[in-house]
Amino acid sequence: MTHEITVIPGDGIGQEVTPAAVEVLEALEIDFEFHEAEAGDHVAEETGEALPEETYDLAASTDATLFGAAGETAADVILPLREAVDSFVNVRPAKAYPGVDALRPETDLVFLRENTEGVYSGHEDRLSDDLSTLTRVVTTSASERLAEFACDFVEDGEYDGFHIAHKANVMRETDGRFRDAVLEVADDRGVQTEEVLMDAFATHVCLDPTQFDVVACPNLAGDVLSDLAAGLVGGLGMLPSANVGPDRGLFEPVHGSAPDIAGEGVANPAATIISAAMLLEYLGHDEEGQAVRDAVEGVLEDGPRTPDLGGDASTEDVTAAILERLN
Ligand code: GGG
Repeated sequence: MTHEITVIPGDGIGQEVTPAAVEVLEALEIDFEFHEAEAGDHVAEETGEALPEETYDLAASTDATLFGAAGETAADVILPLREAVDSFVNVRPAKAYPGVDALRPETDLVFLRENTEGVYSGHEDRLSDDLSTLTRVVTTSASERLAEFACDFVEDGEYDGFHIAHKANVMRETDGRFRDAVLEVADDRGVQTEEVLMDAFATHVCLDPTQFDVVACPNLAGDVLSDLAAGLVGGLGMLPSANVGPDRGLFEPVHGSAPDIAGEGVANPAATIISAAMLLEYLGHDEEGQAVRDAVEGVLEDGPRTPDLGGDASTEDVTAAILERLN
């Protein structure tokens, strides 16, 4: 069986780390057909449109998409792409790997970020020269969908339960709805939950990340708190993610386009290659996914490192070392 994969490098270092992950997938004995597609700032500059229809259609019809990074046009690229694969949750593991100089080496947690609504629903208005507004959308149905996924995730991974990070003491209606819906599903499913206010979570996770395993969050909170956790495990180059939908998925590093280093060939490919491992697992190739994870972990432990991890290796050096361990 051939897996059809859309590959969208996007902007900045996405152009460097995405080919690295494709090289790793190509090294496996799995039948892939890759469809390279364009999106991002550079496409908007040329055509006036950051996400061409054919790119959207490919993501919406292939088995999985590997995405690199979004820049200034993130709202026009990554949000519709997540919609194209009907992904209602963004799974963002934050794990400190042996050998990586992490602020909190004991960190090992997973964010389950609601992926369709909240303040990322796109309802922003400029009402006057002085006033702009944003409508925050929270539905019971999307919150329940996330909660069902969280319960399955906890049961499959044999976790004790999950935390719900929210700010329902202030956003009583929207985060209140999110919290109540998630609590009700977890209660019905007999899955333990613990609530934590998202601002307090930010402090607690820095002080002692071992308090947390699985954290379900509204959209913006999941985006921000997972970036914060990246700071605990060696930086944004370390966090992969899976945007999971019922029939297809979109896999991307958590980091953006990193314009400060784009074009230098020194971006850390680890997050994108681990995202490719998540893609493999999503498609049912658990063994190959684990082999890719083992190869990345081996290189992180005692192989060449990119400058973000204190080394002077290039993206290509690190990718070559990962491929060598894989073969
Ligand atoms: N590869 C992820 C990426 O491009 N991140 C940049 C960004 O702005 N992301 C917003 C989001 O993840 O919702």
